[in-house]
Amino acid sequence: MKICNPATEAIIAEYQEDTAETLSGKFSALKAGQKAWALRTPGERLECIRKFGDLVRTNKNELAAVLTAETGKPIQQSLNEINGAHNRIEHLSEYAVRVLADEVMTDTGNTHEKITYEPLGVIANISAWNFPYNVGYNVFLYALVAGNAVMYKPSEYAAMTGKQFEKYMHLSGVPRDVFQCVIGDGKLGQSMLELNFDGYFFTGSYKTGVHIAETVARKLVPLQLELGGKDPLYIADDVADVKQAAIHAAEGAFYNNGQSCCAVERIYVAESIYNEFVEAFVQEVGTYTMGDPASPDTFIGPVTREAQLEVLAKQVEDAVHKGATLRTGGERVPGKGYYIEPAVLINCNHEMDIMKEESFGPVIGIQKVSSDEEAVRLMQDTGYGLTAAVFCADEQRAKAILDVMDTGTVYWNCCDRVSPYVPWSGRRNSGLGATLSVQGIRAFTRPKAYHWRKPS
Ligand code: TXE
Repeated sequence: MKICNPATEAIIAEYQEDTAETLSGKFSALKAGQKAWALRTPGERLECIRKFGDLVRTNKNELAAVLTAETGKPIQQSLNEINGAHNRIEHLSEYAVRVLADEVMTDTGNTHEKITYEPLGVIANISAWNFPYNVGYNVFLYALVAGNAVMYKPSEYAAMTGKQFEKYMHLSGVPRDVFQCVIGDGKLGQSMLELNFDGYFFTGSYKTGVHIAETVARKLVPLQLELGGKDPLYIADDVADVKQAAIHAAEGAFYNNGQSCCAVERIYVAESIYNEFVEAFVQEVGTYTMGDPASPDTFIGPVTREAQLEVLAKQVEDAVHKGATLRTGGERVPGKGYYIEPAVLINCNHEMDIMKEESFGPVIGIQKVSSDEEAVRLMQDTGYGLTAAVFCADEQRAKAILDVMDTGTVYWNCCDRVSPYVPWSGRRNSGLGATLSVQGIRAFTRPKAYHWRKPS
């Protein structure tokens, strides 16, 4: 497999891909290795993960350079991701031992009832490229601490980072037959679906997610899907500071080039502040530095996948054709690299793909609304259900809007953020199951009920 730098289009590495045969050999090894790993205590397993975290932090500059080279993520954002993802290890350190411990429910007379949390076994982690640390850690760190073995398939666009995870995992004391990174594209992912894993944990597109769910359905093993979104942000007329709201909204839309699962993908603005908001938003986007992602000043790099450029161009064209105004950007930058100027479309409506279909890139549509009711109706007019956000001064007003959202996460005066202390889950086309939080630890276990009757 050839690895291409999306900023230069140069081939920067080559890997021998895994095959159905190597996959099957690694799977058998993981099956055997998991048994011994499960016999270690959660505290011992956690110790390895903490060492892994320390090694990643010690080598973060080298690792950030790798991530930037293969995905085009601006270097400062690569460092932010590596530093930020460490909070998963802090969360596990606080909670895992307690959450994985046996729970005695009844101990009266000669009746003793308890729950134990057994690992699932060997799990398949088919992963994405946009935040390989965040979305990878959400699955493989939690799975390992719970006593599972993991076959990790990074996206073909983040294979080098995947190989680094494997290197540091083994250096941290996680046995080779407990964590394996396999290299390949969707075809290799397909081969993983044919093996009998004890759970499938996927991050990626809706289309592939549904395909995986259908393919593994008959195995009757746990399946979790973290898919995309079309996350709305509503700026209400009582917002404390319109300019600040515009700055935050633009960051939510354009951070990581808009390639975040919970990126702000569409914005609704109350009509009384619409013009002021749009001007501040366009001005803010004008301050972004686009260029070489290896430079510390760059905020907008290339998009990771060349194919996405066409999707974005079509959305811009469709919106303009249907009456939107392109206030800035939208042009492919000539020369090498998959660059598109960050695009701001205003006067949008729900006839336009940009307000309904996932963009996953540096383009945003803004629409004027005349009431909270209209905003709520439009925010819900999507098949996705990952996050929804409101910026406003009145907490009760925000609560009334966000309580009715059919999304896994809601944000008041913030957006595009993830915390390990609360579950990360999508509804409808955004996914199935939850990672992070206590639930995200339990997701990698099966409960066993013990009914103990002591002889009297
Ligand atoms: O996703 P894919 P891609 C969305 C986003 C993006 C689009 C495509 O809209 O533009 O998906 O990205 C593996 N059996 N998100 O191409 O194809 C594949 O090798 C088993 C949102 O990266 O879904 C990779 O490891 N596996 C998302 C993983 O699935 C298969 C993050 C994801 O690939 C397979 C990423 C198959 N048949 C993309 N086909 C988010 N939640 O943020 C592919 N794969």
